[in-house]
Amino acid sequence: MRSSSLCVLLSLAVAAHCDPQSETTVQDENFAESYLKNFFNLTEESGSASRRGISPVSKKLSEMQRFYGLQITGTLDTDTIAMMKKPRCGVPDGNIARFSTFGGNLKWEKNSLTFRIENYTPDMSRSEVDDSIEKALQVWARVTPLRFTRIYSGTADIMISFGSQSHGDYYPFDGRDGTLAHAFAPSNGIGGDAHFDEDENFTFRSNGGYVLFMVAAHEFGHSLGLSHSDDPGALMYPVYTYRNPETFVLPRDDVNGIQSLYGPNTEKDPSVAEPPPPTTPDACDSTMVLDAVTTLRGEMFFFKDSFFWRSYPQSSMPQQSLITSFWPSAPVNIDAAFESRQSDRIFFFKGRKVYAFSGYRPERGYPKKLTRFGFPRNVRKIDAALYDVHSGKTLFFVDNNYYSYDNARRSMDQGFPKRIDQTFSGLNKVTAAFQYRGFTYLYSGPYMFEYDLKSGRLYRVLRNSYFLRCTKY
Ligand SMILES: [Ca+2]
Ligand SMILES: [Ca+2]
Ligand SMILES: [Ca+2]
Ligand SMILES: [Zn+2]
Ligand SMILES: [Zn+2]
Repeated sequence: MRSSSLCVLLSLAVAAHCDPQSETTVQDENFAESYLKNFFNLTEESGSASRRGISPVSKKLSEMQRFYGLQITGTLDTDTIAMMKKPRCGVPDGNIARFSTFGGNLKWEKNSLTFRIENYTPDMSRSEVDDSIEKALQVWARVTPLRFTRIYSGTADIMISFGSQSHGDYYPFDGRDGTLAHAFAPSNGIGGDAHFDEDENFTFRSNGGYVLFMVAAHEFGHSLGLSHSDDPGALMYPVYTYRNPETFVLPRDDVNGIQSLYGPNTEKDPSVAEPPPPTTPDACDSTMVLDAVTTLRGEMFFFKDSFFWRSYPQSSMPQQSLITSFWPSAPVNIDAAFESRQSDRIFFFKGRKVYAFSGYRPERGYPKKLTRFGFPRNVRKIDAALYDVHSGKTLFFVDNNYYSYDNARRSMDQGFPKRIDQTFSGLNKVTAAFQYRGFTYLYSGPYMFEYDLKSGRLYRVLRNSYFLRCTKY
Protein backbone atom coordinates (compact mmCIF):
# COMPACT_ATOMS: atom_id res chain seq x y z
CA MET A 1 0.00 0.00 0.00
CA ARG A 2 1.22 3.47 -0.82
CA SER A 3 1.27 6.38 1.53
CA SER A 4 -1.16 8.98 0.39
CA SER A 5 0.18 12.06 2.08
CA LEU A 6 3.42 13.70 3.01
CA CYS A 7 2.47 13.50 6.69
CA VAL A 8 2.45 9.73 6.55
CA LEU A 9 5.87 9.79 4.90
CA LEU A 10 7.22 12.09 7.53
CA SER A 11 5.87 10.04 10.39
CA LEU A 12 7.61 7.04 8.85
CA ALA A 13 10.82 8.99 8.92
CA VAL A 14 10.20 9.87 12.55
CA ALA A 15 9.47 6.26 13.39
CA ALA A 16 12.90 5.45 12.04
CA HIS A 17 14.45 7.69 14.69
CA CYS A 18 12.55 6.15 17.53
CA ASP A 19 12.75 2.53 16.58
CA PRO A 20 15.59 1.59 14.26
CA GLN A 21 14.93 -2.09 14.90
CA SER A 22 11.34 -1.98 13.69
CA GLU A 23 10.51 -4.81 11.30
CA THR A 24 9.48 -4.21 7.74
CA THR A 25 6.41 -6.07 6.54
CA VAL A 26 6.01 -8.52 3.66
CA GLN A 27 4.06 -5.79 1.83
CA ASP A 28 7.06 -3.48 2.24
CA GLU A 29 9.35 -6.16 0.81
CA ASN A 30 7.13 -6.67 -2.22
CA PHE A 31 6.85 -2.92 -2.67
CA ALA A 32 10.64 -2.55 -2.44
CA GLU A 33 11.22 -5.31 -4.97
CA SER A 34 8.93 -3.67 -7.55
CA TYR A 35 10.55 -0.29 -6.80
CA LEU A 36 14.01 -1.74 -7.49
CA LYS A 37 12.70 -3.37 -10.69
CA ASN A 38 11.16 -0.11 -11.88
CA PHE A 39 13.91 2.31 -10.96
CA PHE A 40 17.16 0.38 -10.38
CA ASN A 41 16.99 -2.26 -13.10
CA LEU A 42 16.52 -5.23 -10.79
CA THR A 43 15.67 -8.00 -13.26
CA GLU A 44 13.80 -11.26 -12.62
CA GLU A 45 17.05 -13.05 -13.40
CA SER A 46 19.08 -10.98 -10.97
CA GLY A 47 16.23 -11.45 -8.50
CA SER A 48 16.90 -15.16 -8.19
CA ALA A 49 19.52 -16.50 -5.80
CA SER A 50 23.07 -15.61 -6.73
CA ARG A 51 25.92 -18.09 -6.55
CA ARG A 52 28.40 -15.70 -4.99
CA GLY A 53 26.48 -15.02 -1.82
CA ILE A 54 25.47 -11.34 -1.97
CA SER A 55 21.82 -11.31 -2.95
CA PRO A 56 20.99 -9.16 -6.01
CA VAL A 57 18.22 -7.44 -4.05
CA SER A 58 20.72 -6.47 -1.37
CA LYS A 59 23.14 -5.21 -4.04
CA LYS A 60 20.43 -3.09 -5.66
CA LEU A 61 19.33 -1.83 -2.24
CA SER A 62 22.90 -0.65 -1.58
CA GLU A 63 22.96 1.05 -4.99
CA MET A 64 19.69 2.81 -4.22
CA GLN A 65 20.89 3.81 -0.71
CA ARG A 66 24.10 5.26 -2.16
CA PHE A 67 22.17 7.27 -4.79
CA TYR A 68 19.94 8.83 -2.12
CA GLY A 69 22.68 9.34 0.47
CA LEU A 70 21.09 6.92 2.93
CA GLN A 71 23.03 4.71 5.27
CA ILE A 72 24.28 1.84 3.08
CA THR A 73 23.03 -1.28 4.83
CA GLY A 74 21.89 -3.40 1.88
CA THR A 75 18.79 -4.18 3.93
CA LEU A 76 15.29 -2.73 3.83
CA ASP A 77 15.36 -0.41 6.85
CA THR A 78 12.64 2.13 7.65
CA ASP A 79 14.53 5.12 6.19
CA THR A 80 14.94 3.25 2.91
CA ILE A 81 11.29 2.30 2.64
CA ALA A 82 10.28 5.89 3.53
CA MET A 83 12.47 7.20 0.68
CA MET A 84 10.96 4.66 -1.72
CA LYS A 85 7.45 5.83 -0.88
CA LYS A 86 8.07 9.50 -1.71
CA PRO A 87 6.27 10.81 -4.80
CA ARG A 88 8.64 10.76 -7.75
CA CYS A 89 9.30 10.64 -11.47
CA GLY A 90 8.77 7.35 -13.33
CA VAL A 91 12.09 7.38 -15.20
CA PRO A 92 14.68 4.95 -13.70
CA ASP A 93 17.67 6.17 -11.60
CA GLY A 94 20.82 4.13 -11.36
CA ASN A 95 23.70 6.28 -12.56
CA ILE A 96 25.52 7.49 -9.48
CA ALA A 97 26.54 10.96 -10.46
CA ARG A 98 25.71 14.59 -10.37
CA PHE A 99 23.89 15.52 -13.56
CA SER A 100 23.88 12.71 -16.08
CA THR A 101 22.71 12.18 -19.62
CA PHE A 102 21.16 9.05 -21.11
CA GLY A 103 24.49 8.09 -22.68
CA GLY A 104 25.30 7.62 -26.34
CA ASN A 105 24.95 11.39 -26.64
CA LEU A 106 21.17 11.11 -26.86
CA LYS A 107 20.12 14.63 -27.83
CA TRP A 108 18.14 16.52 -30.46
CA GLU A 109 20.16 17.35 -33.56
CA LYS A 110 18.25 20.62 -34.01
CA ASN A 111 17.63 23.59 -31.75
CA SER A 112 14.08 24.31 -32.93
CA LEU A 113 11.61 21.91 -31.38
CA THR A 114 7.84 21.67 -31.55
CA PHE A 115 5.46 20.71 -28.74
CA ARG A 116 1.77 19.91 -28.63
CA ILE A 117 -0.58 19.65 -25.68
CA GLU A 118 -2.78 16.72 -26.68
CA ASN A 119 -5.29 16.85 -23.83
CA TYR A 120 -5.95 18.68 -20.56
CA THR A 121 -6.32 17.74 -16.92
CA PRO A 122 -9.59 18.72 -15.20
CA ASP A 123 -7.51 19.69 -12.11
CA MET A 124 -6.68 23.15 -13.50
CA SER A 125 -8.01 25.62 -16.04
CA ARG A 126 -6.74 25.27 -19.62
CA SER A 127 -4.89 28.56 -19.45
CA GLU A 128 -3.15 27.43 -16.25
CA VAL A 129 -2.02 24.21 -17.98
CA ASP A 130 -0.81 26.18 -21.03
CA ASP A 131 1.06 28.61 -18.80
CA SER A 132 2.67 25.83 -16.70
CA ILE A 133 3.84 23.91 -19.79
CA GLU A 134 5.20 26.96 -21.58
CA LYS A 135 7.04 28.26 -18.51
CA ALA A 136 8.47 24.78 -17.87
CA LEU A 137 9.97 24.73 -21.39
CA GLN A 138 11.31 28.26 -20.92
CA VAL A 139 13.30 27.02 -17.90
CA TRP A 140 15.49 25.12 -20.39
CA ALA A 141 15.32 27.64 -23.27
CA ARG A 142 16.68 30.37 -20.99
CA VAL A 143 20.07 28.64 -20.61
CA THR A 144 20.43 26.97 -24.05
CA PRO A 145 19.96 27.77 -27.77
CA LEU A 146 16.82 25.56 -27.73
CA ARG A 147 13.59 27.21 -28.92
CA PHE A 148 10.10 25.75 -28.59
CA THR A 149 7.14 26.31 -30.91
CA ARG A 150 3.65 25.17 -30.08
CA ILE A 151 1.59 23.34 -32.68
CA TYR A 152 -2.09 22.41 -32.42
CA SER A 153 -2.35 19.47 -34.82
CA GLY A 154 -0.15 16.74 -36.24
CA THR A 155 2.90 15.23 -34.54
CA ALA A 156 5.22 17.44 -32.49
CA ASP A 157 8.67 16.48 -31.25
CA ILE A 158 7.36 16.73 -27.68
CA MET A 159 3.83 15.36 -27.40
CA ILE A 160 2.33 16.17 -23.99
CA SER A 161 -0.59 14.24 -22.51
CA PHE A 162 -2.40 13.30 -19.32
CA GLY A 163 -3.46 9.71 -18.76
CA SER A 164 -4.05 7.20 -15.99
CA GLN A 165 -2.99 3.56 -15.57
CA SER A 166 -2.44 2.06 -19.07
CA HIS A 167 -2.18 5.01 -21.41
CA GLY A 168 -0.73 3.72 -24.67
CA ASP A 169 2.88 2.82 -23.85
CA TYR A 170 4.44 -0.08 -21.97
CA TYR A 171 4.73 1.92 -18.74
CA PRO A 172 1.32 2.08 -17.04
CA PHE A 173 0.87 4.62 -14.23
CA ASP A 174 0.14 3.50 -10.68
CA GLY A 175 -2.85 5.50 -9.45
CA ARG A 176 -2.57 8.22 -6.82
CA ASP A 177 0.98 9.24 -5.68
CA GLY A 178 4.04 7.07 -6.32
CA THR A 179 4.93 7.89 -9.94
CA LEU A 180 3.73 11.34 -11.03
CA ALA A 181 4.91 11.47 -14.64
CA HIS A 182 7.52 10.17 -17.07
CA ALA A 183 9.14 11.28 -20.30
CA PHE A 184 11.19 9.74 -23.09
CA ALA A 185 14.71 10.63 -24.23
CA PRO A 186 15.16 12.41 -27.57
CA SER A 187 14.41 10.30 -30.67
CA ASN A 188 11.68 9.87 -33.26
CA GLY A 189 8.16 8.78 -32.39
CA ILE A 190 7.58 8.52 -28.66
CA GLY A 191 11.03 10.09 -28.01
CA GLY A 192 10.75 13.44 -26.23
CA ASP A 193 7.12 12.84 -25.24
CA ALA A 194 5.96 13.60 -21.69
CA HIS A 195 3.09 11.83 -19.91
CA PHE A 196 1.45 12.98 -16.67
CA ASP A 197 -0.46 10.69 -14.33
CA GLU A 198 -4.06 11.92 -14.36
CA ASP A 199 -4.71 10.22 -11.01
CA GLU A 200 -2.61 12.95 -9.35
CA ASN A 201 -4.04 16.28 -8.33
CA PHE A 202 -2.00 18.83 -10.29
CA THR A 203 -2.04 22.46 -9.20
CA PHE A 204 -0.99 25.78 -10.62
CA ARG A 205 0.65 27.48 -7.65
CA SER A 206 -0.54 26.12 -4.32
CA ASN A 207 1.21 23.49 -2.22
CA GLY A 208 -2.02 21.43 -2.01
CA GLY A 209 -1.17 19.02 -4.84
CA TYR A 210 1.73 18.55 -7.23
CA VAL A 211 2.70 21.80 -8.94
CA LEU A 212 2.42 21.02 -12.67
CA PHE A 213 5.12 23.53 -13.58
CA MET A 214 7.67 21.75 -11.34
CA VAL A 215 6.75 18.24 -12.53
CA ALA A 216 6.74 19.36 -16.20
CA ALA A 217 10.06 21.23 -15.97
CA HIS A 218 11.65 18.03 -14.60
CA GLU A 219 10.10 15.82 -17.30
CA PHE A 220 11.21 18.16 -20.10
CA GLY A 221 14.77 17.68 -18.81
CA HIS A 222 14.33 14.02 -19.86
CA SER A 223 12.67 15.07 -23.15
CA LEU A 224 15.85 17.01 -23.92
CA GLY A 225 18.31 14.26 -22.93
CA LEU A 226 19.02 14.54 -19.20
CA SER A 227 18.82 11.58 -16.84
CA HIS A 228 18.49 11.83 -13.05
CA SER A 229 20.92 13.61 -10.74
CA ASP A 230 21.76 12.64 -7.16
CA ASP A 231 22.17 16.34 -6.23
CA PRO A 232 19.21 16.89 -3.86
CA GLY A 233 19.03 20.52 -5.01
CA ALA A 234 18.81 19.65 -8.71
CA LEU A 235 15.59 19.84 -10.70
CA MET A 236 16.60 16.43 -12.11
CA TYR A 237 16.61 14.84 -8.62
CA PRO A 238 14.00 12.06 -8.98
CA VAL A 239 11.91 12.88 -5.91
CA TYR A 240 9.26 15.63 -6.06
CA THR A 241 9.69 18.59 -3.73
CA TYR A 242 7.54 21.69 -3.63
CA ARG A 243 9.21 24.90 -4.76
CA ASN A 244 7.65 28.26 -5.47
CA PRO A 245 7.24 28.52 -9.27
CA GLU A 246 7.37 32.33 -9.11
CA THR A 247 10.90 32.38 -7.73
CA PHE A 248 12.27 29.14 -9.21
CA VAL A 249 15.69 29.45 -10.85
CA LEU A 250 17.23 26.41 -12.60
CA PRO A 251 19.99 25.09 -10.29
CA ARG A 252 23.65 24.98 -11.33
CA ASP A 253 23.80 21.17 -11.66
CA ASP A 254 20.96 21.18 -14.25
CA VAL A 255 22.47 24.14 -16.12
CA ASN A 256 25.77 22.24 -16.38
CA GLY A 257 23.89 19.15 -17.55
CA ILE A 258 21.85 20.73 -20.32
CA GLN A 259 24.73 22.94 -21.50
CA SER A 260 26.94 19.84 -21.82
CA LEU A 261 24.48 18.74 -24.53
CA TYR A 262 23.47 22.00 -26.24
CA GLY A 263 25.83 24.75 -25.07
CA PRO A 264 24.78 28.08 -23.53
CA ASN A 265 22.13 30.54 -24.68
CA THR A 266 23.87 32.74 -27.24
CA GLU A 267 20.99 35.20 -27.60
CA LYS A 268 20.90 36.24 -23.99
CA ASP A 269 20.44 39.95 -23.43
CA PRO A 270 23.41 40.91 -21.22
CA SER A 271 21.58 44.02 -19.95
CA VAL A 272 18.96 41.87 -18.23
CA ALA A 273 20.28 40.84 -14.83
CA GLU A 274 19.23 37.30 -13.97
CA PRO A 275 19.67 35.60 -10.62
CA PRO A 276 22.63 33.17 -10.68
CA PRO A 277 21.82 29.44 -10.68
CA PRO A 278 21.68 28.20 -7.07
CA THR A 279 24.35 25.71 -6.05
CA THR A 280 23.93 22.95 -3.50
CA PRO A 281 26.22 23.34 -0.45
CA ASP A 282 29.10 20.87 -0.45
CA ALA A 283 30.20 19.15 2.77
CA CYS A 284 33.71 18.96 1.30
CA ASP A 285 34.00 22.77 1.14
CA SER A 286 36.39 23.46 4.03
CA THR A 287 35.53 27.20 4.04
CA MET A 288 31.78 26.65 4.48
CA VAL A 289 30.18 28.43 7.43
CA LEU A 290 27.18 26.48 8.69
CA ASP A 291 23.97 28.37 9.50
CA ALA A 292 23.00 26.18 12.46
CA VAL A 293 23.64 22.78 14.04
CA THR A 294 21.41 20.80 16.38
CA THR A 295 20.60 17.31 17.53
CA LEU A 296 17.19 15.76 16.90
CA ARG A 297 16.27 12.50 18.58
CA GLY A 298 19.82 11.24 18.68
CA GLU A 299 20.97 12.39 15.24
CA MET A 300 22.94 15.48 14.21
CA PHE A 301 21.45 18.07 11.84
CA PHE A 302 23.60 20.62 9.99
CA PHE A 303 21.86 23.53 8.23
CA LYS A 304 23.13 25.57 5.28
CA ASP A 305 21.04 27.75 2.92
CA SER A 306 17.94 25.78 1.79
CA PHE A 307 19.49 22.46 2.81
CA PHE A 308 20.39 20.32 5.76
CA TRP A 309 22.51 17.25 6.32
CA ARG A 310 21.34 14.57 8.68
CA SER A 311 24.00 12.37 10.20
CA TYR A 312 23.25 9.01 11.75
CA PRO A 313 25.55 8.08 14.65
CA GLN A 314 26.82 4.91 12.94
CA SER A 315 27.05 6.30 9.42
CA SER A 316 30.00 7.95 7.73
CA MET A 317 27.82 9.43 5.01
CA PRO A 318 25.51 12.33 5.91
CA GLN A 319 22.24 12.55 3.97
CA GLN A 320 21.54 15.93 2.37
CA SER A 321 17.99 17.17 1.76
CA LEU A 322 16.05 20.36 1.16
CA ILE A 323 14.72 21.80 4.44
CA THR A 324 11.24 22.12 2.89
CA SER A 325 11.12 18.44 1.99
CA PHE A 326 11.06 17.60 5.73
CA TRP A 327 9.57 20.79 7.22
CA PRO A 328 7.44 22.36 4.46
CA SER A 329 6.53 25.36 6.62
CA ALA A 330 10.04 26.03 7.96
CA PRO A 331 12.17 28.96 6.80
CA VAL A 332 15.41 28.55 4.83
CA ASN A 333 18.71 30.34 5.51
CA ILE A 334 18.03 30.03 9.24
CA ASP A 335 20.04 31.82 11.93
CA ALA A 336 20.00 29.16 14.64
CA ALA A 337 18.36 25.94 15.83
CA PHE A 338 18.17 23.90 19.00
CA GLU A 339 16.43 20.82 20.34
CA SER A 340 14.63 21.01 23.66
CA ARG A 341 14.86 17.54 25.19
CA GLN A 342 12.39 18.65 27.85
CA SER A 343 9.54 19.31 25.43
CA ASP A 344 10.82 17.10 22.56
CA ARG A 345 10.72 20.06 20.21
CA ILE A 346 13.06 21.52 17.65
CA PHE A 347 13.21 25.31 17.33
CA PHE A 348 14.33 27.30 14.28
CA PHE A 349 15.24 30.97 14.42
CA LYS A 350 15.13 33.40 11.55
CA GLY A 351 15.23 37.13 12.12
CA ARG A 352 12.68 38.04 14.78
CA LYS A 353 10.70 34.82 14.29
CA VAL A 354 10.83 31.51 16.14
CA TYR A 355 9.44 28.28 14.60
CA ALA A 356 8.75 25.12 16.60
CA PHE A 357 8.22 21.52 15.49
CA SER A 358 7.62 18.26 17.26
CA GLY A 359 9.80 16.05 15.11
CA TYR A 360 8.58 17.20 11.70
CA ARG A 361 5.10 18.33 12.80
CA PRO A 362 4.56 22.09 13.22
CA GLU A 363 3.60 23.16 16.75
CA ARG A 364 0.42 25.18 17.12
CA GLY A 365 0.77 28.90 17.71
CA TYR A 366 4.12 29.26 15.90
CA PRO A 367 5.95 31.14 14.46
CA LYS A 368 6.24 33.36 17.53
CA LYS A 369 8.24 36.50 18.14
CA LEU A 370 11.79 36.45 19.46
CA THR A 371 10.70 38.67 22.36
CA ARG A 372 8.73 35.66 23.70
CA PHE A 373 12.07 34.38 25.04
CA GLY A 374 12.61 37.68 26.85
CA PHE A 375 15.16 39.24 24.52
CA PRO A 376 15.44 43.01 24.57
CA ARG A 377 13.64 44.65 21.63
CA ASN A 378 16.88 45.70 19.96
CA VAL A 379 17.88 42.07 19.31
CA ARG A 380 16.97 41.63 15.63
CA LYS A 381 18.39 38.16 15.17
CA ILE A 382 20.41 35.60 17.07
CA ASP A 383 23.59 33.93 15.81
CA ALA A 384 23.38 30.52 17.47
CA ALA A 385 21.58 28.53 20.17
CA LEU A 386 22.34 25.43 22.18
CA TYR A 387 20.43 23.38 24.68
CA ASP A 388 22.42 22.30 27.74
CA VAL A 389 21.20 18.84 28.71
CA HIS A 390 22.78 19.13 32.16
CA SER A 391 21.00 22.30 33.32
CA GLY A 392 18.01 22.29 30.94
CA LYS A 393 18.93 25.83 29.89
CA THR A 394 19.28 27.26 26.42
CA LEU A 395 22.22 29.50 25.58
CA PHE A 396 21.61 32.14 22.90
CA PHE A 397 24.55 33.82 21.18
CA VAL A 398 24.05 37.36 19.92
CA ASP A 399 27.05 39.30 18.57
CA ASN A 400 29.71 39.32 21.35
CA ASN A 401 27.25 38.30 24.06
CA TYR A 402 25.28 35.31 25.20
CA TYR A 403 22.04 34.86 27.12
CA SER A 404 20.88 31.98 29.30
CA TYR A 405 17.22 31.00 29.10
CA ASP A 406 15.59 28.85 31.75
CA ASN A 407 13.23 26.47 29.93
CA ALA A 408 11.46 25.38 33.14
CA ARG A 409 10.79 28.93 34.40
CA ARG A 410 10.36 30.25 30.85
CA SER A 411 12.44 33.32 31.43
CA MET A 412 15.93 34.72 30.93
CA ASP A 413 18.38 34.19 33.78
CA GLN A 414 19.60 37.13 35.84
CA GLY A 415 23.04 38.52 35.11
CA PHE A 416 22.83 38.07 31.34
CA PRO A 417 23.84 38.93 28.67
CA LYS A 418 27.47 38.13 29.41
CA ARG A 419 30.40 38.57 27.09
CA ILE A 420 31.13 35.33 25.20
CA ASP A 421 34.90 35.49 25.91
CA GLN A 422 34.19 35.85 29.63
CA THR A 423 33.16 32.18 29.68
CA PHE A 424 34.62 30.78 26.48
CA SER A 425 38.13 32.13 26.31
CA GLY A 426 39.34 33.12 22.86
CA LEU A 427 35.88 33.26 21.29
CA ASN A 428 33.92 36.39 20.59
CA LYS A 429 31.55 35.44 17.76
CA VAL A 430 29.61 32.16 17.55
CA THR A 431 27.98 31.17 14.24
CA ALA A 432 26.43 27.83 15.26
CA ALA A 433 26.35 25.72 18.43
CA PHE A 434 25.22 22.41 19.81
CA GLN A 435 25.92 19.78 22.43
CA TYR A 436 26.79 16.20 21.68
CA ARG A 437 27.65 13.38 24.08
CA GLY A 438 28.28 15.78 26.93
CA PHE A 439 30.59 18.15 25.03
CA THR A 440 29.71 21.66 23.94
CA TYR A 441 30.61 22.62 20.38
CA LEU A 442 30.77 26.26 19.39
CA TYR A 443 31.36 27.11 15.74
CA SER A 444 33.08 30.28 14.66
CA GLY A 445 33.20 30.36 10.87
CA PRO A 446 34.61 27.07 9.54
CA TYR A 447 36.18 26.19 12.92
CA MET A 448 34.58 24.29 15.75
CA PHE A 449 35.66 24.68 19.40
CA GLU A 450 35.11 21.81 21.81
CA TYR A 451 34.43 22.92 25.40
CA ASP A 452 33.44 21.54 28.73
CA LEU A 453 30.54 23.84 29.55
CA LYS A 454 30.83 23.51 33.33
CA SER A 455 34.48 24.51 33.62
CA GLY A 456 34.63 26.55 30.39
CA ARG A 457 37.72 24.55 29.49
CA LEU A 458 38.65 24.38 25.79
CA TYR A 459 39.68 20.89 24.73
CA ARG A 460 40.21 21.04 20.99
CA VAL A 461 39.85 23.24 17.92
CA LEU A 462 38.33 21.18 15.11
CA ARG A 463 36.85 21.77 11.68
CA ASN A 464 33.34 21.24 10.25
CA SER A 465 34.43 17.93 8.79
CA TYR A 466 34.91 16.41 12.27
CA PHE A 467 31.16 15.67 12.40
CA LEU A 468 30.02 16.57 8.89
CA ARG A 469 32.09 14.12 6.88
CA CYS A 470 33.25 14.91 3.39
CA THR A 471 32.49 11.79 1.37
CA LYS A 472 33.65 12.24 -2.20
CA TYR A 473 33.12 9.20 -4.32
CA1 LIG B 1 8.19 12.66 -29.94
CA1 LIG C 1 0.84 7.98 -9.60
CA1 LIG D 1 24.00 30.78 12.92
ZN1 LIG E 1 12.71 12.04 -13.85
ZN1 LIG F 1 3.55 6.98 -20.64
